This record gives sequence, structure tokens and C-alpha cells, in this order.
Amino acid sequence: MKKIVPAISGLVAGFVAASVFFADFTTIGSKTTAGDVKAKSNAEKVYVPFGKKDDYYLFASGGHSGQMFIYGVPSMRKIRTIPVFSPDAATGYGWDKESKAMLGGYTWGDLHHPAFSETKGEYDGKYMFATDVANNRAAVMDLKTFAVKDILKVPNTSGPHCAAFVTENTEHMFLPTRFAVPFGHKYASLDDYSKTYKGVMSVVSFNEGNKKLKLDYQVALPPWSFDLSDAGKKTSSDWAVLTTYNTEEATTNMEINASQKDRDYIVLFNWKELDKMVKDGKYDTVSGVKVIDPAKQKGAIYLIPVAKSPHGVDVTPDGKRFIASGKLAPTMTVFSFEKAFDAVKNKKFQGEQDGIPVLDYKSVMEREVNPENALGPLHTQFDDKGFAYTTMFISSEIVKWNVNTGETVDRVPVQYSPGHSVSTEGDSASPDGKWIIALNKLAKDSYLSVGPSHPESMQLIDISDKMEVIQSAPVDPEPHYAQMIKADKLNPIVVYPKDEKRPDSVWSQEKAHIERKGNEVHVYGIAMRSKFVFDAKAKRRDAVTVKQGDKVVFHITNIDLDQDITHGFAINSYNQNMEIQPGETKTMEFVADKAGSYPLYCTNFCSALHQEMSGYLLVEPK
Ligand code: RUQ
Ligand code: CUA
Repeated sequence: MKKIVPAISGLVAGFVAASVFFADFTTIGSKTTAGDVKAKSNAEKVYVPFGKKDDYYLFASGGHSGQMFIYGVPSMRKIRTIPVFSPDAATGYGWDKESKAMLGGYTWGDLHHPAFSETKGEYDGKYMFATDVANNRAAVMDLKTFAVKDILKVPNTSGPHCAAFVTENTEHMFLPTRFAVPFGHKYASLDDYSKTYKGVMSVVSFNEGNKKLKLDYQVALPPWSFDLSDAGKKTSSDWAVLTTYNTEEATTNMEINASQKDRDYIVLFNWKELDKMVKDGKYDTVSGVKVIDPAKQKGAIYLIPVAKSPHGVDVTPDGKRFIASGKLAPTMTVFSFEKAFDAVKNKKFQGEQDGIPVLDYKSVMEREVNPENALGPLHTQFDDKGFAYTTMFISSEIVKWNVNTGETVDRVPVQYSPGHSVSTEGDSASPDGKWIIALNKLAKDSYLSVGPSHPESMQLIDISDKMEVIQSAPVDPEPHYAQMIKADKLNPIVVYPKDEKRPDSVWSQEKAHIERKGNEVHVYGIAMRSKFVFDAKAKRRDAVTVKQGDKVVFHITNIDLDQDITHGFAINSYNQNMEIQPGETKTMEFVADKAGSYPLYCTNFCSALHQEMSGYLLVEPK
């Protein structure tokens, strides 16, 4: 018998929408219910038939996997995992020489907030940035290749959670720290916390020429926790805002002690002024880094009181306002940049904290928004019609409201406990108002059970009219934040271009050769369907013989300049593994400390004779 999904009145709309998507739409007899019609039209909205592509790329943070997950929207199909801060066996990231050096010995990361590069406040589709809360790093990915180009280790900071958010033309990204530490991570008793620990904000820039990230300078803020930030746009483009918690400077029992005061702060700063201070030499040099002390250098940094322990702060697409969300207070506070600039100009201060002027709350605040029974506001996204969408962690919903009036327009339950949400081009100066995705911290009963721990969930919500959950997809831990970009803005390359001058590359079987320098053996080899050639002149062209204790360096070029023909290169029992994409040259180096006979093979199924794509590493005993 054909099944119809009944309209289960007790279930929340989102769950019904998610389940009916998988239902059989054929009905018994000739009776078609309104629910069937709805399910069918919802299914059509997200169905991307074979041969067609999704409209948007979703770049979702992989949290403590250290990676980035790429999804297509609206199908919500996962396309790839891009390794960023953790090694990844599937791609050999962290084994080949270059990525190993970039990871700097770290075996995990905690990626929270991805950010596209911007030009004039619009996502330009060129680069993606991200930061690592676990080991204080920033990374840049080239969207031509979806590969990480550089990783910067940031000193004097511990957990740049509050990043990455880029300025209007990608001049900077700011990495304020979540955990305060003494400069240089030096030992200091927690009894001296307020005196010795600092909440450092790092100001980083990206050089498109050499594709490197650079630490420009740091700002020594008080030892508070900085949570989220956003850069201004248009009239506020020289400014940025960040939220703080633990202005109590508690050092233990944080759950209670960091929430004592009714108010914490938004830090408002003018980064152009900070840049100028550095240019004018108004900084101290602390272990080689330029550091601005805001108590000494006035005129760039201000504090604004805000309801206690705020989490997200988001600048509206027109750059006129910023909205802080309460976390503990059920309030979204709307602030006006214009009013803040006025307060700065006319010195409307209500005092000073740690030498930083505190702007008068009432002169900067525009309105406090408290949607009825909405609890735990965390983050706000925007559409093209002037509406804001705030995730409610505790009441498990997204509330749509009018930024101009504060009035609640719509709300939709999500499953369950959303952290961030992400709307289509939602952090740009012109969001396009088609979709929003709730990034839920808990999935509970949403999918087939896989034991006590479940994946997180992402729910796709149509926001073109009345909000409706249309589709749902499981996601690995943990989608802290994501950004969505129109697919046609990206134009990835198909193969790495052939470049005969590329160091260590070899472009024909005949040129494959081995060079020995003392106890270093350099193999200049090729990979092609379906063989490796390491030494064109040898009796066995796919075998390499070295002596125990030799340093072995394989430089392999994939000379198959064909779409999607990636070869792997792995050495059995030697814990060596890398991937070489079409047209790429990769290097693997290790010491052959174990004598014996070790098969090597291609790990990517590349042709009908892929199983034959193998050879030997022979290590002669000492
Ligand atoms: S955070 S759930 Cu890591 Cu962006 Cu707010
Ligand atoms: Cu190359 Cu399989």
C-alpha cells in the first residue's frame, strides 16, 4: 500500500516538513490532501536534478574537527570536506611537506567562523578566511583550488573565537582573544590576573601577491573574554565592534562568577585610527610585536554598556546599526553607529574603564527588542527587505523582526537549539533574502539513530515569504558558523596548469630520475594512469631502493591533466600518504628508519587498472 505522511498535529512544522520530503507523494485513490500538495511543492524547491547544480555554496565551519565542510544549497548535499587546521587522511593533508609545515605540528584545530573576502562589502568569491580557537591560528583558502594557502600562528593570544570577520575591502581581519593570557604565554599566578593577563586583539592582513597572512599589530585590551565581532560597512566601514563577557575578570567558577554584573560591554573601535597610531609609532614593542595600549593611546577605542554576557554582534547590511544579542538577557539591543559617532565627537561619556572611555548607553542605544517568550538570542542575520533574523538558543526558534521598529514579524521553530544561522549572502552589504539555514547544536530524534551521540543539524528555511523549514541535513561537529555565496561567483580551476619551471616538477616518464646527495635520496617521479615512474633508466621504474637511515624525499607530479584524475601516493607500514591533484607537484619526506620491503600504491581509484598502480620502497638494512 502506498504511504501518506499524515498531518501529525502535535509535531512542530519543521520536523513535519523534513519528514514529508522523503514521503511517497502518490496518494490512495484519487484523494490528494493539502499536506501532500505542500510536501510536493516544498520538495520541488530543494530538488536539484542530476545535471543541474545548486544555486549556492555553503561553507560551514567544522568546529573541533578543524575542517571546513562544503555543501550545496538548496539540495543540502555535502560536497567535500576541506582540511584546514587538522590533518586529513582522505587528502593526505598534513603528510605532504607543504601542508605539514603549515600545520606546524598541531594535530587538531577548532574552526569557528569562516569569512569570505570582500570587495566593497560584497563577497568577491576569491578567498575564505577562518581562525582556530584551539591553537591560535588564522588560515586563508584560495577559492580557485579550495586549498589552504597559508596558516598564521598568532602569539600572545588564546582562542581567537571572535573571528574571522573581514572589513569592507578585506583590509584586515581582527582576532580578539577568548581567553586572556600574559604576554608570551608566560607563567603568572591567577591571583595576578587583573594586572598581568591581557585580552589581546590581533589585527591581521592578507597579501594577495604572495598569498600570505601577516600579523600587523596587537591591541592590549583588559583581560576580558571577547566573543564575537563584526566590521562596519559603508558609513561605518572604518569601524568594528566586538562583544565582551567576564568583565568581572573572574578566574574560577566562570559559570557563576563571569555573570555577576548586569552589564558587559561592546568594544567599538576605529581600525583606521589604530593603523595610523602604528604608522605614527604610537605603540610598544613586546617580544617583536607592535602593541597598542588603549589606556595610553586615546581616540580609537570606546566601550558601550550592553545587557550582560552578550554573544553575537551583527552590523546591518546598510552599515547604520549594530545589534547585540543577550544570551542571558532575552534582548536584542539595537545601537546606532551615527549616535555612537556623535557620542564620541561630543564626549558623551559615562565614565572610564581601564582607561577606555565608556559611551553613555542611552545616547547610543536605539531600542531594546524583546520578542515575547523568546529566550537565548545569539546571532542575527539579514535579508534584502530590512528584516533581521535572530536565533533563539533556549526557545529553539528563529525570530524574524523589523530592524526599524523592533516589531516581531514571524517566527519558526527549529530542531533544536540553534547557535548561528546563515542567510544567503547574509553578511554582505546586499543579502539576497532567499534562504536561511539554522545551524542547530542538537539533532536529537531528527535522523536515524547512531547511538547516544548524534550529529548536529542544519535546517533550510525559505525566507522569501512566510518562514518555513523545507529541508534538513545532518552535519558533523560543529557548525558554529557558515557563509553562503552565490555559486556563480566562484570559478574554481579544473587542473593545475602545467608549469615546466615549477621547482621539483617532472612532466614526462622519460624525465623521471633519482638524485642522491650523501644520505639524502631525492626522487623526481610522475604519477599517471596507471603507474608511478621514479627512474626512467632503472630496471624497475616503479621501485626505489634506499639505505636504512636515508632521508627519502619523493617529489611526485601528476601529469594527467584531466578533470578529477587525482592520484594518491601511500607507503604501506610507513605512515606516509599524500594526494596529488591533476597537474600538481607534491613532496613527501621522511627518514627510512625501518629496513624492509614496503609496497607503495595509489589510494585514489583513478582507472580500471588503479589496483595495479603500485611499486616498492626497498630499504636495505644498515
Ligand atoms: S559561536 S553559537 Cu563559536 Cu559563533 Cu555563537
Ligand atoms: Cu592513481 Cu589510482
